[in-house]
Amino acid sequence: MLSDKMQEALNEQVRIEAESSQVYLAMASWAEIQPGIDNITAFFYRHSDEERQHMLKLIHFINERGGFAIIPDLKQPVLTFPSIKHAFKSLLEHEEFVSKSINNLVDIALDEKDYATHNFLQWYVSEQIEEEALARTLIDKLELIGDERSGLYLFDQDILNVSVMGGGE
Ligand code: OFO
Repeated sequence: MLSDKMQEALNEQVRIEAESSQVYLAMASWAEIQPGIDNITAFFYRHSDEERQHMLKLIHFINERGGFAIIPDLKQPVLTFPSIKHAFKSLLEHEEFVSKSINNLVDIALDEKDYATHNFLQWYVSEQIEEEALARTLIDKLELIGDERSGLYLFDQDILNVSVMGGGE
């Protein structure tokens, strides 16, 4: 059984994962109307889908442990970006924010000696390490090849080679 505090904190994470999905969905929609970056666009759409899976995993966990997962109201994300590089930088910043939030959940679980939740959260801890690392790699590549037209063409090809962020479920 989850404590009220743990349940509330997990529900806040449901909101954060749902907002993450919206943030990347907005990036995908913006990328889709830029010329010639179909693979980058697909990457953002996929990433948005994965965030929804992260949210669902939390919802099931809360409900299975005797709590009630609350489906949250969501704020509108940033809709446009000055460049692809800016979009990836804000993706990294967002993931860093999510990592802090997951770490905070781990702290609460340990504090309450809630080892089942602690164990459940380890999947998210690993996921955040992977997502941050991948975002940094992509930004490094963009810094190297530039985000002018020819650089973007190469980056759009290259992003096909990176594993889908986090690998989902
Ligand atoms: Fe849910 O992993 Fe990114 O935010």
